Formats: sequence, structure tokens, C-alpha cells
Amino acid sequence: MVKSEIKHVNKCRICKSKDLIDVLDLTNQPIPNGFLTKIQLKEKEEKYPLAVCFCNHCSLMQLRYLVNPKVMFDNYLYIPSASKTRISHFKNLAQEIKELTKFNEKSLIIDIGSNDGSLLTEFKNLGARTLGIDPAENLVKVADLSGIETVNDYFDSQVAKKIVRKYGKAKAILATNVIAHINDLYEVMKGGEILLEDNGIFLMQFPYTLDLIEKNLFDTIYHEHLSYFSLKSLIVLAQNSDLEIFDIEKSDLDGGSLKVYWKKKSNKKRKVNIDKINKILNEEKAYGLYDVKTYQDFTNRIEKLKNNSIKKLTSLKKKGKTIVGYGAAAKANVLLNYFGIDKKLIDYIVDSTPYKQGRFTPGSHIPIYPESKIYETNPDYILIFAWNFSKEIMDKNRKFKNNGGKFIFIEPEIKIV
Ligand code: DWN
Repeated sequence: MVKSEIKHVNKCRICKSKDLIDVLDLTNQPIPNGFLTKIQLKEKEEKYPLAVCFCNHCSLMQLRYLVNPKVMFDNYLYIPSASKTRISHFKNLAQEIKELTKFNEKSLIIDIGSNDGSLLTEFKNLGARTLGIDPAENLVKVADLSGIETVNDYFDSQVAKKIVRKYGKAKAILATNVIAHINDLYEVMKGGEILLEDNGIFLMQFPYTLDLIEKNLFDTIYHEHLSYFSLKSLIVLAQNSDLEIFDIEKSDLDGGSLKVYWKKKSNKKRKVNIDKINKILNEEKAYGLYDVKTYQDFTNRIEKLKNNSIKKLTSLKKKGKTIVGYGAAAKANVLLNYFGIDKKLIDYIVDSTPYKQGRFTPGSHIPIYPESKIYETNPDYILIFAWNFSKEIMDKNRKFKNNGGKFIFIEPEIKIV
């Protein structure tokens, strides 16, 4: 473990309180998108502590140890376009922002963490000017080739100033599945203030902690996700910035996500939907999201889930059954490494992402193949690691089911369908 690449967190990144309580330790693991080539299998593999703590003051659950972002994001093998479900979600989002902002061909739409440009492509198709921002050099090349101009950098207030000078201000800033990945949230808020038009909107979307806890989605806790937001914690963030939340919506994407809409406090044109905000705050309080006991109970459930799952999979294996995995997702690697599962239980994993095929999973070193492999080997069971796309995956593998194959899900409880 390269000490210099780890930072220990001793104060909350939102309210700065030092009252942080450790809740779950998922052991030392390699980074979740650290897929290995055949040659790299022989090399020493870095592992980093993966553990979360709960802020007893603002209720932000957050990683206790931070890995240097350059280790995780400068070269990135995940692309959102590997799933039709996520792309159709992007299409709806573009339409929704069009209605909300009435953007036109002069309007600038910015996407933070724009990856291969697949979200901005939907905005471009609706006639907007677009600009992406992403640190992953390999993906910026892909986006540029597909006509989505992208700034190769990490978003902060300096990058925001440069963009305003060169491209002007933004009608809308998008941040889907990226705010949880950023350490200095106040730099993001400052950058947003600088970059937004006076009547502009800043949309943040991220997996919702209440769903994570309620549905035992421990595998979405990984080195790339520094923060696990409650609405309460975001309101504390707003208190110390010139942006405020004017609306909020729940989405069923990724097991349950929140879409949080921000505007400039100086912009009085957009009404704050206080009823919706209070409704969600009351739900959080009622569920116990501000009480550390809720997180300790979660940890106990995950312990049980681990033992039950290993027992079940081992008994299937003992009966001579073959089990393969579907979706070499980041969350798959958290589960495999925390449960200590490897090729002894899972023969291989299939994934539609070209960058992952032919590689091996970090830590567990399970080979990754294209999805067609399933119809070459006809396994007895498919364990769906990409549970957030279970409908899409099961629909396109009806033939497997009709041939007597069965699907396995681990969360919230292990079940076979
Ligand atoms: O926040 C993050 C989310 C948005 O995406 C990132 N930090 C990392 C990444 O997490 P993930 O890898 O868990 O994301 P997904 O989108 O749930 O990954 C699904 C995986 O399943 C992808 O590798 C693609 C694969 N897949 C497939 O092989 N066949 C997906 C579908 C729908 C399929 O039919």
C-alpha cells in the first residue's frame, strides 16, 4: 500500500465536525475499476482500506480513507453507454432540463464527469451547445472523437473561471454519479456559482443513502464514492454557499437515487419547493437516517448477508453446479473482495464493456468475457452483479432461463429466481 496515496479523514467534509463514528469496514481492497491485464496478474496489486464512518453532526456517511483520485480516475474503464437503461435515463434527463430551462442553440450545457459524452450527446441532439469536463484521458479522446468537446481536468473554481472566459456561462450544469466522487465539495459549489447563468440550474444526481441502507446495497460503498448523502447533509452544504436547493426528486436508477436541483440564492425567479424538501427530511428522520444505530444495524445485516451468501454459493458448488457472473461492475468487485469469492466459486464474469473484456477482476482475478460466452458454456446459474440493470439483463437472456438456467441475486437477501 503506497502510504502517500491514502488520506485519513478525521473531520466531516461538509460540516467539519470531528464527531465521526466508524460504522463498516469492508477490508483492504484494490480500487473497484482496477481491472488487470494478463501480465498485470503477475505484478504486485495495490490494496487500499475501504471503510465508512458516520458524521454524528450532519449525518453524512463518508469514507474514512481517501485514495488519491489520480490513481482512480486519470485512466477509467467504466462507460455509462454499456447499458441501454442508463442511456434512456439520459434521454429523459435532457428532455426534462429542456422543459425546465427552455435551452436553445445558444445555451451552454456543461457535464461534470462527462465520461464518453453519452449524456451530453442527448443534449446536443436537442440542439444545445455542450461542454464536458472529465479527468480520464482515455475517455476524453473517445468523447472528442464522437463530437463532444471535453476539458480534460478535475472540476473546481479555477477550471470554472477558465471555462467562463473561453465558452461563457452555463444555462445548466449536470453532475450525475460524480458529486459523491469529489473531496472538496465547497470548490464544486464555488465553481458552480462562477459558471452558472443567473437563472441557470445545477442538477446533482447520486445514489440515495436511505435506499443503500434499507436495501443492504453495501457493494455501492467503494473507493470512488467518498460521500453518501442525506438531504440534511446537503442543506448544511447549501448554508455555506451561494447556491440553494429549489427542488428534489427521487429516481429508481441505481437502486434508488436523488435528483437535487440547485439555483443561485440571488435568483428569486425560481420558487423553492419547500414542501417536497420537508417531506424528504421528515422521511429521513422517521427512517432513522440521523441516528448512528441505523448504520450499526446495517453493518450487522451485511455480516449476516455475507455468511448466508457464501454458504449458499458453496453448497451449489458442492452439488457440482456451475456459477458465472453478469456485469463486471465496480460494485461486483467490492462484493467479491469483501466476501473473499474468486474463481473457486465463480467460473467467469461477462460484461458488454469492450475495455473490460479479456481482463481480470481486481483482487479476485476472475476472467471477463463478452456476454456470448454464456451460450458457449451454458452455466447452471448466473449471479447478477449489475443488479441495477436486472430487468435489461434478464430480458435479453430469456433463452438462458428457458433452457432451465437460474439467476442469483445477493441483495437485499440472497435469492434464486
Ligand atoms: O458511480 C459510478 C457508477 C455510475 O458507475 C461509478 N463510480 C462506477 C460505475 O459503477 P458500476 O461499475 O457499478 O456501474 P454500473 O453501471 O452499474 O455497471 C454495470 C456493468 O454491467 C457495466 O460494466 C456494464 C455491465 N452490463 C453488461 O455487461 N450487460 C450492463 C448491462 C445493462 C448489460 O446488459
